[in-house]
Amino acid sequence: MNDFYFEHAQGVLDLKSVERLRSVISGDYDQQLSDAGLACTNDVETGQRLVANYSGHSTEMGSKVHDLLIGQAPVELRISEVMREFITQKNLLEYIRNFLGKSFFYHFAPSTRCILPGNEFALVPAHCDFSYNSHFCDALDPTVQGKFFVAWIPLDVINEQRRGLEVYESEALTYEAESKTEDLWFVPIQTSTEPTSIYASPGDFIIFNPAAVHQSGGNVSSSRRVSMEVRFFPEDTLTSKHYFDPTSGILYEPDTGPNARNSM
Ligand SMILES: O=C(O)CCC(=O)C(=O)O
Repeated sequence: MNDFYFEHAQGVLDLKSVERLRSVISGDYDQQLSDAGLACTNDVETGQRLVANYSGHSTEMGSKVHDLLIGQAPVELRISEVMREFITQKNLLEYIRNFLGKSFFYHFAPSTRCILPGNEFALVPAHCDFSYNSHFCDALDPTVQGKFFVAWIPLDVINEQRRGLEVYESEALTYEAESKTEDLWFVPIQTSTEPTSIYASPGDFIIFNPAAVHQSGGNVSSSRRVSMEVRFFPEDTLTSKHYFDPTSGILYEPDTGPNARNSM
């Protein structure tokens, strides 16, 4: 689990579902911008664009503005029926079950990113997902970090201009080393190699493990970049946070249900 693992599957997701989720995320983002009194245009050449070099250190702005600047949709959208339908599509469930060889749950809520055109600063620095997921543990031994995977899903074409996920293929961190890192979203992990940019298309499904060092790139294209990320874990991992059973459609509150950490 501490070795780098990465898989890029093409054409797994239904394109109509991708389009629908993208349109809901992007439409909601327009609403959030408008509610905040901000406007943006998709025309990079006019220079009328919202560009934020946001370091995340201001606590005065409040979480709504923080989410707006990192392009994260409100939680209501991220747990909505549209999202649940998207992550329970038949092909995807089959794909993940085959990949794990067993039943699984999603950690909730998924994250979304709606990055405005020309926003070259819209990047998350190098990190690995161990850092903020110590709530998982092994079902047989609570002292062992529970197995889980990260899925990064492009809802737009990802290319040189509209950058998305970038991975450090030969760099992996151990849970013990990385879970001690603080300020992980804004201070990059020290890396010694160059990252590989993952070019991808709507319909693709990208999986990596929490030891994989990764980051995201800015968007210098003239249109938005919409993507999402969700973590999933096999039935023999427990969590103390919210999780969703894609088979029954039940969203479990922390410390409830069959895979609650306190059930041990
Ligand atoms: O989509 C992105 O910008 C990167 C998100 C990411 O790496 C994370 O949430 O762990």
